[in-house]
Amino acid sequence: MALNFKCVYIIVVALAITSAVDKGNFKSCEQSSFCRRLRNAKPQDADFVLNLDTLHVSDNAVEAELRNEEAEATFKFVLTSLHGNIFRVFIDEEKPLHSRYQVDGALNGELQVAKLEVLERDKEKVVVRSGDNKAVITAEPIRIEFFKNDVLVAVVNDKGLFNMEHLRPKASEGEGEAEHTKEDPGAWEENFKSHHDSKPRGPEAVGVDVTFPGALRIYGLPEHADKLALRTTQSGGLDPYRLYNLDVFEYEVDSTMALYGAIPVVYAHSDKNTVGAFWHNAAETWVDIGNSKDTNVVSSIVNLVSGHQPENTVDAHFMSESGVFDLFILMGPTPKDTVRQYASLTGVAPLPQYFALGYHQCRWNYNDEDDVINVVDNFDTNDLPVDVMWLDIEYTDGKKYFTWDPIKFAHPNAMISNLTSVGRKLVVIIDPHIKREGGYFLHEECLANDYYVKNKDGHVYEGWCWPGSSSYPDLLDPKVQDYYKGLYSLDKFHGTTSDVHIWNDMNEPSVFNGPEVTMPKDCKHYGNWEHRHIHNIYGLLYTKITYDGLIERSPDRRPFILTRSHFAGSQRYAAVWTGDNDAQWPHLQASFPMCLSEALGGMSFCGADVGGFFHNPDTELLQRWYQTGIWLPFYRAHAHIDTRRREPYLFAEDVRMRIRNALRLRYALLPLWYTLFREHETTGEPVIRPLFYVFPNDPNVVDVDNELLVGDRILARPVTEAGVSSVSVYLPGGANEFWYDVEDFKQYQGTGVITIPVTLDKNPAFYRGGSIIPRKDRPRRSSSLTHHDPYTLYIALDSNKSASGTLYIDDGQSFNYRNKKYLYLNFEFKDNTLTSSLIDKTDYPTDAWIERVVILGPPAGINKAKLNSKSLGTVSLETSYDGENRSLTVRKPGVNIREPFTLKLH
Ligand code: NBV
Repeated sequence: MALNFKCVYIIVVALAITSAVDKGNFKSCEQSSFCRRLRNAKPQDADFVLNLDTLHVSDNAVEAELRNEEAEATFKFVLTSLHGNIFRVFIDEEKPLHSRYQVDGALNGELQVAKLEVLERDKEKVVVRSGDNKAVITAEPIRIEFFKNDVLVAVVNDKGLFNMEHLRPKASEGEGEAEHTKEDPGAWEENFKSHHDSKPRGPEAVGVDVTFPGALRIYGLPEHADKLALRTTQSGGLDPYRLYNLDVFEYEVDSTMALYGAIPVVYAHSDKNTVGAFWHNAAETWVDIGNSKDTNVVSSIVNLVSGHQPENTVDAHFMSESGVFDLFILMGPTPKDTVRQYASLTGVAPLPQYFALGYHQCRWNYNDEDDVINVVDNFDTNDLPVDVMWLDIEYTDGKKYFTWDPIKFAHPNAMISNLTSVGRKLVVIIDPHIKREGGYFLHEECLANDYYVKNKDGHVYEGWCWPGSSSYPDLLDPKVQDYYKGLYSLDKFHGTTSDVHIWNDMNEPSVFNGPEVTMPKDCKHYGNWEHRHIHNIYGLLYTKITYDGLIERSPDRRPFILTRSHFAGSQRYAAVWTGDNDAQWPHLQASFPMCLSEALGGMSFCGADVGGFFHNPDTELLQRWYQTGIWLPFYRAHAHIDTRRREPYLFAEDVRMRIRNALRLRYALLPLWYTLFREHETTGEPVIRPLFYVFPNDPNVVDVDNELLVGDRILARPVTEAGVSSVSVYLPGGANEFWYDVEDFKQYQGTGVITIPVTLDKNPAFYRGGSIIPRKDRPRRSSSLTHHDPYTLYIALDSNKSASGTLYIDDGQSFNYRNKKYLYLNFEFKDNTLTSSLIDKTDYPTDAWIERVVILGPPAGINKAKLNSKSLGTVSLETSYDGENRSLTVRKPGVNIREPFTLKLH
């Protein structure tokens, strides 16, 4: 057994180091029988008809019977109007052979319904209205058109691909068949493995197409290492985008293959409106994408010649292996509205602790306690800030989670105190596979209490993972959830403190010897669900338990959790990273579209391993990665166990200096990042935004994904190409939109593509004219040490010489902000006067004051400034123009940040 494991380990590591993804390990749509069936179905192969004689209308919903005569199956169809311009279409079987799984855990509590009225009804159709949204439901075949302000924006089953399979196979067929990765079981039998009850499950796939008339692009469906704008799949010769949480070694970029996370939401966008669709299903899912710009190339040319411009259209065909039909249509009409509608369903990320936005230093592995302390000492002696040290799997006693290696990590408390003495934190990894070893308390308790997932025969499932033979907690079982939460308590997880936070890895779950490196679909969970029904929420459940456990452990601290596997709703518990990327330029480039897509899927707190996980980056790539990573919400360097050490202090001074500069810019901007996270929590708006989100009416930005906006105040276009001496940047907004280089304050107009010369020192980024950016410019060793440091306000003026911006401040760690212990400030600059006021009537005592105000694109002829506040009265201040009059600095306003004031320029 030990030998077997060693072999698996060696193969895994060798694969990881020497080769790219082995596609043969993972299914294509053709090899996935339900995907093949649904993808190749002809329109209306399955005929579903609504019986509108059975229509039942209530205040918020219409219901009717849906029939598939051929399969002799009856379904219940319900269309509900939800608060905030959302429709939900829910369909389930009336008398199923087995109940279909309905996802539990993605939605954020009870949904609020909205008023709906029937405008018209007869045997063929029913028309309902809710606010300025309208739905026209046609009976035969079932089809629903959605209108926003009388404009058709989405059509469900336009192509006639709606299907809910309901066959009754003979009990012998396919029974007991093992799952295959390379071979295909052949047909629908894949759904139809062994069972311990008498009734075998038949094929139960569910699918539908949604067309978005007028849309130019469609976005979403994280997690894929692909462009932000989804590509045409079927007619483009690509496999559909696959959503099936998998541990994919050395994943490739520009790929529709599945990865660790699955968020089944899409946003169809044009310069006129945006509309979304959320497919609420936890089973393996594939999504075909069509865009008429790719499919109608010939007719486009004809139309171009004839001058006739037909409307562009995009469509998405969702195909899931099982589950109820549960589709939300997010009616928009802007990207902001649509994303907020999605957030109203699945929730938002709670405000993280301040430290979590600082820099994280990780490696597989830091070898022992001395190593950890030595690393932070080196950061200190080299003036490099760092907030968090991370421990990968080797800190444990033989990969037994919730234990410490008795030799290398014998005094965790002393090591943790060393970190926390300057406000630093520790994150340790906790994976879901549990080592099957006698004497290991966790295994013994799980075994004794029947907490493990079972195999198809009802015995405890055993798979291979890092510890060797492993079993997996059945996270669907409430008893297991309760038990597992308790493992994080300080008396169970010895050596930890409230400053230890958690990294959940391998929670797809990853099983080295399982089909497609995961758990077999016929494994059994609590409630008699097969793994196939719930696969995509295993990671979500795991992080929810961790979150609840940390809250129980340290009720006054906001938990920080990093997860690899995720689903819709995971944002309520954890940050995410893009997994095992590679130290290659295309992976650096992929980090922006991947995290932007996650942000649209609710997971704003996203980052990619800085430096690349596999292999050794050269110093140019490493520097560029540090410069790029500062623009993603989660900023962590990480590296594979077989790579060379690459902590930034190990490099020559010029490299160290560039990395230091990148880190310092990140730290200077932490007040802005923190404010944006708070605003995300209150509004659902993403922290990082693609250009189309902030400039929805500009059709030129629909494909831009090498740039992003931090909130709507900074546009970043880092250098992600090797050896270049210039980069092109698209500056949106038109001639009246001003952008200021964050380093030299040079002013640009938003009139499209510009070329910026770059050296290795240059990391192009621009403040948006019209915004006020709060910064803390004093370098420190960790973010907590900046807590009472003074602020500098950067005021980037727009074409009207005005600007505004917010700043959020609290204690950075506790939940006291939920009891009004915070400051939320608004700064307004107009008519040469800056005014600061409180947005909410709250308070938070702080020593932080304003040390400088820097005005970009300043008015001419200013000699001095006058500050007026209650405690300071009227104070006269010095001003000076800098850098060819590109900026005006007002020195030492000196007012405490919590005090309202005015500052007038003369
Ligand atoms: O725990 C080891 C690694 C970890 O460093 C990495 O970040 C995870 O994505 N883990 C995967 C397991 C195996 C990687 C080859």
